[in-house]
Amino acid sequence: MTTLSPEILDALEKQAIELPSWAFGNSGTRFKVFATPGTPRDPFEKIADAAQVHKHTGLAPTVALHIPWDVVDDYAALRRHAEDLGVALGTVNSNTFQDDDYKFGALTHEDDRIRRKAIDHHLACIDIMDQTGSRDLKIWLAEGSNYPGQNDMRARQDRLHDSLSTIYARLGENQRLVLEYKFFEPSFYHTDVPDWGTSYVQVAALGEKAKVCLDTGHHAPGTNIEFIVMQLLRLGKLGSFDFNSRFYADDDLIVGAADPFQLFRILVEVVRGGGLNNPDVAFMLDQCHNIEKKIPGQIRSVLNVQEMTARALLLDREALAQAQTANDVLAANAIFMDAFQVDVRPALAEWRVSRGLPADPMAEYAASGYQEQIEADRVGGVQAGWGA
Ligand code: LRH
Ligand code: MN
Ligand code: MN
Repeated sequence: MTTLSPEILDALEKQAIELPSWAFGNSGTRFKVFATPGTPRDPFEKIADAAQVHKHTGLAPTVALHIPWDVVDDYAALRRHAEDLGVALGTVNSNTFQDDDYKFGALTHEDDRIRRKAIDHHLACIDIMDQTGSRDLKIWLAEGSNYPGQNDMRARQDRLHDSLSTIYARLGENQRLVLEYKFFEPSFYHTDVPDWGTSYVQVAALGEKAKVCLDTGHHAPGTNIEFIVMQLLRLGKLGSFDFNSRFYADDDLIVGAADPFQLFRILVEVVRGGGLNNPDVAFMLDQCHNIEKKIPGQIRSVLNVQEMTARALLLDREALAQAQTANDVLAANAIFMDAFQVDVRPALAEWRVSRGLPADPMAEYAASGYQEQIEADRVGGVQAGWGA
């Protein structure tokens, strides 16, 4: 069995992965949203489910909210509820994609009234962050156009800068804005924030408290995502990850499921660039569980990130640097692959037990009775928001 050094275990001990509240709601594709028994009926129940993931893995101490999907009357009560269950509220995600007013844009809209409405939504999100104790406001924009000539792309960039500046000015001293990019969908011809370069340009113009969010599912097939990770870390502008995996589009599948090797390559660059256990770089999941059970889906996800982090930490960087310097192509590649091929699961299981956690969190959750309980107790769970 591979053993993990005290340094590696120390790095793993500090790892924290934020869960998205919407992973616990029902979601689907534009063809069908399948209802899953036991689905939470309100944000309080979503937090309770997220707390189960942390309880069994020790890996997921915070939960991200999405406004308006997680609107409640009393955010202080939601915060206390989370803390009572051993977790905290994390990133607040804004939403300017489910209102008819935003058909042709929100923060980029030509009409000042609509643009102001979208800005005000973000200011309201920051008000919520003040109550929940959240640090990050995450902005993903569903804005762009479908046909060449439909819009003045440059004017939209200018309006985006103006809108983001107003939002940025409202941030508290310890709050941040992270701007997420996505190369397509729901707009298909042009997207206002399609790539890391555009996100970088926009956040760089705002200031230190604005960073880029990299969603691993938001790139064209074949994109070298680890190169982007390297570059953003080098520039000090990688604010957060939305982890998930994709085969074809924005699939939001379990991280590390579609392409474990890609996850390894990304985490190698995270470690190389000082992004691991760095408070400036938030690890989050952005996933939806359409056909599988949601809590074990999230448990599987955080374990996948942990396992791949352990493998990235096992990379013999000294030997790799020597091989690279000597231009020994095959040796360098072999050293890299050696780390990827290690099965760290038995060592992690043993280590979990030493920390009072279950050796097998998936099995322990299945045996806990929680799933049966929520399936019996909850009737009429809500959708994650997509079909709402
Ligand atoms: C849309 C999206 C995006 C956001 C999430 C809330 O693509 O998946 O990644 O982070 O919705
Ligand atoms: Mn995302
Ligand atoms: Mn997405």
